[in-house]
Amino acid sequence: MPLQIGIIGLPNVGKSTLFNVLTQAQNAEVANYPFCTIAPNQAVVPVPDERLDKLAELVGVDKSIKTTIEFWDVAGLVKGASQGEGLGNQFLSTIRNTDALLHVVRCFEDPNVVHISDKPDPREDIEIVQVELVLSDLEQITKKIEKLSRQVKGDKNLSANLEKAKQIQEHLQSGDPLSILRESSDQIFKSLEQELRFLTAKPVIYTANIGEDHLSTEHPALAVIREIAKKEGAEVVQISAQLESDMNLLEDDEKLDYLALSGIEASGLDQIIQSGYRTLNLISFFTYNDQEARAWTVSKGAKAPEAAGQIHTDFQKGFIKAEVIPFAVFAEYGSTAAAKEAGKLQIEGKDYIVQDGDVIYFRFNV
Ligand SMILES: Nc1nc2c(ncn2[C@@H]2O[C@H](COP(=O)(O)OP(=O)(O)O)[C@@H](O)[C@H]2O)c(=O)[nH]1
Ligand SMILES: [Mg+2]
Repeated sequence: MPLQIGIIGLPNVGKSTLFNVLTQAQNAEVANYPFCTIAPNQAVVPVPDERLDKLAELVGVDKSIKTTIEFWDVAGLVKGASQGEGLGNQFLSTIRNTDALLHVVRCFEDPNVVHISDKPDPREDIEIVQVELVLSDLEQITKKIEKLSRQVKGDKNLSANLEKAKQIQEHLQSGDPLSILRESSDQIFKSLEQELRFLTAKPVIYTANIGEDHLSTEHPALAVIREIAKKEGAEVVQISAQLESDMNLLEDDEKLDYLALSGIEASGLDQIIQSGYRTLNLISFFTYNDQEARAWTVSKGAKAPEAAGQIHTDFQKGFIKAEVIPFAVFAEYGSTAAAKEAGKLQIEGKDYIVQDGDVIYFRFNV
C-alpha cells in the first residue's frame, strides 16, 4: 500500500492549489503507472530519488519506476464539519483512512482571496481545524463506548477496552489531540486506533503556505506554527503553493533559476515528500532487472521478507534469502558482478533489517 496523505485546512488556504501542483507531478510520469485508477481528488506523486536514477544508469536501463505517495484533497473544513455540515462528514471519512495529514495553514495575505474570519491568524486557524478533528474522534469513541457498554455485559474481558475508551473520550473532551497520548499508548489504544482510525492520532505535517513576497525572509507566522508543531511532535514545511503552481509552467532549467531567484533551495513538494518519509519513519530500497530499476518503500525496521512482500506476496511467502548491496557500495563498484567479485555482496536471511538505499535481489521459491 502506498503511503497516503490527506490534505486538510480551512477553505481558501491553498489546498487545491497545492493539490494541482501534486497532480501535475503525477501527470508528468503517468505513463509509468498504467494500472492505477486515480480518483479525481487523489494525486499519485512519484518520489524523486537521485539514487534510483543513478542505479538505472549503472545497470543500463531506460526505465526507472519511483515509489509513490498518494495525496487526497478534500473540501475545506469549516466550523461544524464534524457535525456533518456541508461536505464535512464525507470529507472526514476520506481522510480517516490516510496515514498522515498535511495541514495547510494560510500565511499569505491577499485582499482578493477571502478568509473565513477577517484575516489569517495561524494559531486560531489551526485550532478551528483541530477542534473539528477532535469532535469527529469524540463522536467515534462515544459510539464505541455505547457499543462496548452493551458488549461488556456478556464478555467481562472487554472491561479494559471500555475503560480505555472512556479515558480516550475524557482526553478528547479536554480538547487535546490524541497524538499527545501516542507515546504512552498501549495495545488496547492501538487496537482502538486501528479500528476507529482516529484523526487526531495521525502524524501531522504543518504546511505554511507563504506568500511569494515572504520566501526569503522568515515569515512571522512560522514561529507560531513551529511552537504548535513542537508540542505535538509534528514537522513544519513552508511552501508557496501559488509560486510552485506558476513554476510548473516553466521548463526544468528555468525552474531552477526561478527557485534561486525566489531565495528557496528545494521545491515545497520535495520538502513535503521528505518530511512525510521522516514523519512516518519510512525508507526506500531498490530492485532492478534488465528492463527497469525500481524504488520501494518500507517502514524503518522492516525485515527482508516484508520488503519482499512489497513486490509480491509470493516473494514473502517463499522467501529464501536476500542478496543485498548498499547503494553507496553499488555506486562505487558499478555493478552487482563487480561488487560480488570484491566480496561486497551480502547474503541475508529472514531476520535481516532492510537499510535505506539497499539494492536487493530476492531469492524465493513458490
Ligand atoms: N497570493 C497567493 N494566493 C494564493 C496562494 N495559494 C493559493 N492562493 C489563492 O487562494 C485562492 C484559494 O486557493 P485554493 O487552493 O482553492 O484554496 P483551498 O480552498 O484551500 O483549496 C485561490 O485564488 C488561489 O489562487 C499563495 O501562495 N499566494
Ligand atoms: Mg479546495
